[in-house]
Amino acid sequence: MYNPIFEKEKFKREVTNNVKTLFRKSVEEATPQQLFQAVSYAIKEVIIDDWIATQKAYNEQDPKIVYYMSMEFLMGRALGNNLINMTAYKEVAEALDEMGIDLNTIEDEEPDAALGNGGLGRLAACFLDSLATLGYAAYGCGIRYRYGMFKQKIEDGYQIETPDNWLKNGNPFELRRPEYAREVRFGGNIRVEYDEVGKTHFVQEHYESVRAVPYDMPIVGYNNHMVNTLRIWDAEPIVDFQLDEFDRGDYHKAVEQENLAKNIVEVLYPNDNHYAGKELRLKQQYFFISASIQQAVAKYKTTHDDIHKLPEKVTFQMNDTHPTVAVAELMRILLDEEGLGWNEAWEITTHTCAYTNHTIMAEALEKWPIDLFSRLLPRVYQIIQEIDRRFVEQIRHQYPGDEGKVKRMAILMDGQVKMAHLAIVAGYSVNGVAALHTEILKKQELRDFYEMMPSKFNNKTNGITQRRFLMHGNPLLADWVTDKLGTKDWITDLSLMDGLKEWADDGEALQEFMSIKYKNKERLAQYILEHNGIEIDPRSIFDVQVKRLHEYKRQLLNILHVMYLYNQIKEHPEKSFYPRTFIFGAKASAGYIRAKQIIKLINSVADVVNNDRSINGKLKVVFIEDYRVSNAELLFAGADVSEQISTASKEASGTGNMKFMLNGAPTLGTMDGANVEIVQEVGIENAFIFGLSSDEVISYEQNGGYNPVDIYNSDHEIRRVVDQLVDGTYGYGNREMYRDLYNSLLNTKSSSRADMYFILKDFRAYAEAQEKVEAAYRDRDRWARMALLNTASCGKFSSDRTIEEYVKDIWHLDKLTVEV
Ligand code: 26Q
Repeated sequence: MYNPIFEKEKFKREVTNNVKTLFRKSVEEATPQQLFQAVSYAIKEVIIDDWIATQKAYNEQDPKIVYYMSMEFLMGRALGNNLINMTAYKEVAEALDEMGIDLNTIEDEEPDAALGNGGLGRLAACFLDSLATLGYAAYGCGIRYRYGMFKQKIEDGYQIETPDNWLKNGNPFELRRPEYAREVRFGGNIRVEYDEVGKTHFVQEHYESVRAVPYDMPIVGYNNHMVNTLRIWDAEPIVDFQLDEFDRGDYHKAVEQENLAKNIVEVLYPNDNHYAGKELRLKQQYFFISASIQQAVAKYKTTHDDIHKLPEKVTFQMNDTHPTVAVAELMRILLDEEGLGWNEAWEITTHTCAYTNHTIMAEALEKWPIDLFSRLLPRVYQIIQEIDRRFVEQIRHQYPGDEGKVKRMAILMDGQVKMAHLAIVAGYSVNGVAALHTEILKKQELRDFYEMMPSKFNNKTNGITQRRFLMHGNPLLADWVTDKLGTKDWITDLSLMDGLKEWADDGEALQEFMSIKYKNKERLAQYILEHNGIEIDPRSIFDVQVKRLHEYKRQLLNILHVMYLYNQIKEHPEKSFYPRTFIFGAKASAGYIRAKQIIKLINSVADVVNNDRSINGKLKVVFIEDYRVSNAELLFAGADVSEQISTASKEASGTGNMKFMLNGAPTLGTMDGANVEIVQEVGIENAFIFGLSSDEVISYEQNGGYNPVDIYNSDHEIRRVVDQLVDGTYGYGNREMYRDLYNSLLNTKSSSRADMYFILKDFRAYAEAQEKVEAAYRDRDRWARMALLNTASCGKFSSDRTIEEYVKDIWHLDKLTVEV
C-alpha cells in the first residue's frame, strides 16, 4: 500500500525542520524530549490527511455513529501505537536510526495519557482502537483531566501519590477545537413560564455556567486510513460573563465561575470500583455529558431534519453508570430545546441510550443524595422525577400489590438517585462484560429488572487490542507469529492464532517460542534493575500480578503465600525449590487504607526475602513502582505466570488476564470473570485453576460467611503465616504494623465479616495450584507447549470480536471506507 510518510527523506527533513522551528536547535543539540515532540509533529502531519479524509467519508456516507461515553480513557502512549497502526513503525525506526535517533528512547519520553483508573478505562481505549480498525464511525467522549491517574512513588515501602502533570510539555497529537465550544449550566432554579399559545417553558435562572471546549485526539485505525476522534472536554470560564440580568456586573460570581471551570477538569478521581458521593464528581459527569450530547444532537441536525429519527443515526453507549445523566440530558434537550412532548422524547431516548455494567460490588454502585443532585442539576432532576414516577406506575401496574418491587426497583428511593436503575430503565440494552458476570447480574443483582425486561439483557465478553499488546509490546513474538502463520492477517483477525496449534508439538518451534519469552524476561529484568535496583534472574519463574490494588483481587493471598514459601525454604533448605520471582504492580486509591497496608506488606516481605542470603536467591519479590499502560506492555511480554486470583464472583471480567494469555503466560486463577472463558478456550489442562466457585462464594455470603478461625486453628502452616503479620517478622520488630490485616482475616466486626474475601478458605487450594505450576515449569517441553497453546487460543479475546458483537447486537453501525 502507498505509504505517504515514506518518502523517508521527506520525513527526515520534516523532523529536522520541526526541531528547528519548535526549539531553534539542530537534531544533534536537541534533547530526547524535544526529539519526541519533533517526531510526533511529523507523524501528526501524516495523520491529519487521513483524519480529514475520514471526516469527508462521514459526511458523504452518513453512517450511524456510536458515541462511547466514558469518564475514563486509559490511552497510554500514542506515538508508538500510531506508528504501528499506520504500518510505519519499522520504517520510521530505520529513518530515525539513520539520523542517530533511537525510536525506543524517543517513545520513552512520552508521558502516558492516564485518563483512567484501570480496567474500565483501558477497555474504552481498546474499543476505540478496534472501532477505527474495523471501519466504524465512532467518537470517544470524555474529560481532558489536567491531572490524570496519580504517579506512584514507593518510599520506605509506602505508596506516595504525586500529581501526574501529563500536559506539562504540551500534547503534540491533540487539536483544540474552540469552534465547537458549548455552555454547560449548573445550579440555580427553574422558573415555569407559559407562552401566548399556552405552552410551558422551563427557564433556568441564577445558574453558574462554564464553557466546554473540546480537544480532539486522533484514533488511527490499523492500515485502513481511518482516523476517528477521541473528543475530551476542557472547561474554561465564560469570558464575556453571559450572566443573566440579575447577576450582571457581579464580580463575586465571575470569580466563582472561573474557579468552577478550573476545578471541574482538574483531576481524575483515583477510585477504582468504589463510589464516593462527591459533588465535584457529579459536576464532572454532567459537564462532559451535557457538552457531548449537545454536540451530537447539533451534528445530527446539520444533515437531518427529523429529530424523531435520531436513533437511526446516533447511539450513546454509557460506560458504566458514570455517564448515565446522559439519559436525562437528552430528554431535557428534546423537551426544552426541541419542543417535543414527553412520549416522543422518551421514545427517542430509549432507542438511543445503552448501558454497560462493569461491577456487582455493592460499594461501587452510584447512588447520589437527592438534595445534592437536585441542587446541582435542578432541571435534570425534575426530568428524573417524572421518569421515576412513570416507571413506578408501570411496576405497580405489572406487579399489583408488590411494594417490595417498588422499593427495590425505583430510581428515587431512600433519598437517593440510583443511577443503575435509571440506566436500565432508559437504556435499550443492558450488558455485562463476561458470561459469568452477565449471569450473576440476571440471577442476583439485577434480577427484578431482568424479570421485567429480559430482552434488554445481553453479554459482551471484554477483549483487548492485539495491536498494542502484541505488536507493540512484544515485537519478537509478533514477528514469530507472522512467520509461523505465514500471514500478518492475525493483526486484524485474531482468530487466526488458532493456526499456531500446529506447532504445539514441534520441538524447534517450541524452542523458538521459549527463547523469545526468555529475551522478554531479560528486557523486563533490565527494566527492574533500572527502576527498582533489584537484580532478578531471568531463568527463575516470573510470576506476575499487576492490576489495581483491591481486597477482592486478593494481592494479600499472593503475598501470604510468598511468606509461606519463605518459611518452607528456611525450614527445609535441602528440599529442591525452583527459583521464583514474584512481581507485583498496583496502585491503591489514596484513601483506601487497607490497600495501602497491603502494598507496605508486599514491600516489607520483599525487603526481608531479597536480603536473606541464606536462601540463595531462590525467592525474589519485586514491587513495580507506578504500574501503568507503558510498563504493562513489558510485564505481559515477560511473564511466565498470570495471577488472576480474585474471589470468585467479584471480578466482572478482567482484561489483564487476556493480555497475559496473548503473550503466552498461563493463568493461575479462580473461576471468575473471563477466566472461565479463557479456560474454555485453552483447556483446563493448560491453566491452573483453584478455589471456591462463584456459586459457593455467593452461597456462603447468603449464609453469613464462614469461620476462618477453624482454618487458622487446624492448619499450623497457615496459622504461622497469619501470626507473622503480628509477631514483628515483617514489621521490623513492630507488631502493630499489620494488626489490621491480621484482624481482617480473623475477627468479625459489627460492620463486616471476618475474611470477607475467603483468603484463608482458598489458601490451601492456592498453594497446591502453585505447586502444580512449579512441577509443570520444571518440565520444559510441557511448559513450552502450555505457553504456546495459551497464545494460540486467545483468538476470542480480541476487542475486535467484542466490538463486532456490540455492532451486531446493540449499535447496528455501518462500515465506512476511507478513500485517499
Ligand atoms: C465511581 C464513583 C465515584 C468515583 C469513582 C467511581 C468509579 C471509578 C472507576 C467506579 C468504578 C471504576 C472502575 C471500574 C472498573 O474498572 N471495573 C472493571 O471493568 C473492567 C472492564 O469491564 C472489568 O474487566 C473489571 O473486572 C472491572 O473491575
